[in-house]
Amino acid sequence: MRRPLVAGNWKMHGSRQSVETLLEQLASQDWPDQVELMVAPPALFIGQCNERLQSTPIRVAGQTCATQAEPGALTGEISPAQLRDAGCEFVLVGHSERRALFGETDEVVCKKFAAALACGLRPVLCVGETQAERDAGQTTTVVARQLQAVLDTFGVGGLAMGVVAYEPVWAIGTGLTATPEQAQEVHAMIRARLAMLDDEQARKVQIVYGGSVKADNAEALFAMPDIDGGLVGGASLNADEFGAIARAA
Ligand code: G2H
Repeated sequence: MRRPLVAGNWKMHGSRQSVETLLEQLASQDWPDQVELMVAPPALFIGQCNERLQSTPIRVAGQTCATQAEPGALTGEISPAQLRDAGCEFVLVGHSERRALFGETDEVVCKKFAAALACGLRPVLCVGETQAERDAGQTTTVVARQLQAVLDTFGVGGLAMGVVAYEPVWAIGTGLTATPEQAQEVHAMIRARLAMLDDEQARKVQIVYGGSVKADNAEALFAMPDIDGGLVGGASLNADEFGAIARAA
């Protein structure tokens, strides 16, 4: 009943030329019908991506957004309304790099989620524990806390209007991937917590896995019952590999 989503997070990679080449290669891939597809380029390339990907099923996302939809004196920020106006359908919020390097708290992430929803974007709420937190047995506590602010405000129905991305920090860009069983354990825990609040809506929430997803591990991850696709970083910069990951979903 849940459609899988395979999303590419290009992070701070690319130039006009390299993005042009990647877009040409993406446009010539064979995309599966049953999978939702999205890429999140650096903001400068959103227009270029939307133009080039129009003829494909791939939608475009922002990698982050401001905490407010209204225009304002916020030098350097991009509002979710501007992302929507530029043709985006999704926006990532609370990616671990934003939390760790740019000081985004759960409260800030919740505001971004709210602003994105208000603009008609689907926010992809990223959650996940660090290695130290996992070693201390705090995975459930950390992930539950990261979800809570959004649940307090919007409930499970609001969360279901977006997407949850479970991205264990220790698996991001490290080449270390959670095993399908490790990832499924956390995805199932998330869904069980949501189900305690609203069983019907909990079944609808797309929960994707992120952290060193590649063509050779995607199929096993996506075969897990509560893993509804992936948020792919490094491997999404290669069109053939991203295509293979999408076809594994
Ligand atoms: C996690 C992921 C994409 P990577 O950050 O969001 O990146 O696949 O390179 O680990």
